[in-house]
Amino acid sequence: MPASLVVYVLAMLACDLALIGWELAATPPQAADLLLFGALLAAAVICIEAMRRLGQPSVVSRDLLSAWWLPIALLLPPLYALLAPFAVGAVLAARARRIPVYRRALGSAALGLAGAATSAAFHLAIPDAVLAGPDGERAWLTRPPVLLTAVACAVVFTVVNSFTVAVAAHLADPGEPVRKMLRDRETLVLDLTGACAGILVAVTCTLSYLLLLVALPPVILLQRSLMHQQLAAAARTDPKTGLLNAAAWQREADAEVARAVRTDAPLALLLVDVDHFKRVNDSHGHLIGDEVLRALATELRQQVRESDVVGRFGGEEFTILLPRTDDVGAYGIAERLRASAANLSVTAADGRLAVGGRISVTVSIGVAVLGQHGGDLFELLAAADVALYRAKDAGRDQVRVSEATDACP
Ligand code: GH3
Ligand code: MG
Ligand code: MG
Repeated sequence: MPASLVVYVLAMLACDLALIGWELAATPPQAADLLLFGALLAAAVICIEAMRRLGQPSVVSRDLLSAWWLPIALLLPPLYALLAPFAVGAVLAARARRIPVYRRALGSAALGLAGAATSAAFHLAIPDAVLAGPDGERAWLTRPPVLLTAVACAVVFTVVNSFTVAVAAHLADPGEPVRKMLRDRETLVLDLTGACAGILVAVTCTLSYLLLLVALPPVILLQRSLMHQQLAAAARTDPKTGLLNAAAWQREADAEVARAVRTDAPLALLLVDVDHFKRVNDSHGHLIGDEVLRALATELRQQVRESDVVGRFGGEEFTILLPRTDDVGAYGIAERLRASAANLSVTAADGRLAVGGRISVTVSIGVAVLGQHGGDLFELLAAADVALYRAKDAGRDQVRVSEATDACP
């Protein structure tokens, strides 16, 4: 773990603890607040238990617990928003999937700070006298100005939480820009869903705590559908590199080839194989070998267009389908990929065995073009494979375009 990440996690925790101490001194706990806090925490724990019964696989990393954080932040003083993630985090650590302690602590601290900021902003904008309503009006949160402020505070919650977590992810992997992580569409949709659920639960709570029982089933159902969505995404992805796995790549590539044949558009296929990869494993171990594969996969994905279909074919081989690309274009792209792979380097755990403590690899690439070297995906793969072996025979670290004789009969 990078030292900057350790400092960041410790700073967040220290900030959280200092705020908890300060809030405890400023707002001693009230019985009514403790009751609502307990009810919302109990609902969060029931949600966790419901997911646990389904057997939470490791690919399911996102949850909808914000449906409970937000009411805690809006309806209670900031102290409770600071405490809640640690209480629920302890339940998660004991009952749900095990994740490294530092990640759990970071997640709780980030949620705590986001909740406290949200709570402070909401109570500043809507003073307590207004909250209670003129004669103890129960539906005070449904008054338009209050509701709009709650929505704005939900945005504050999402932004602060996403930003603190994105900074941590950036420190863990400096290759990932913070801006890109914040703009991930799936994450935004999920944050929005969590915020909407949180506001609905908050409004429900102001009417009657008993209505929490009515809110629980839909929130659990939402959480289940989120789990299915993550499972579906994981089923398409190669866990080591994050690229499409072989089956998903073939499905998407088949559809692209069929479209290119139908519209008479050019299309090319690249087969990329790491040179002498066995030596990397033999010299540095398979874990470092995996790091190299991951770095290479990220580089390949970043070097091509969003619409290009990049997959892990197996082992140290990658396939890249380039729609709307002819032979000249494909050769240019393959050369660019070859050069950028050669420039890539990964830190070696054992500096003695690598030049400057860094490991570099080269790749060989076979290129096949639709119409010239094959009429379907199978023929293109076969032609690119033969071209790849020509590149290996020619000394590796080379690009070879298939020759007409390479194509399947
Ligand atoms: P060439 O230049 O001829 O391609 O040589 P090579 O060593 O890359 O090819 P070879 O097929 O002999 O060896 C491939 C190696 O890739 C052997 C295998 O252990 C390694 N490998 C395959 N999948 C993985 C993986 O997921 N992680 C790691 N670390 N190594 C892998
Ligand atoms: Mg190979
Ligand atoms: Mg190889």
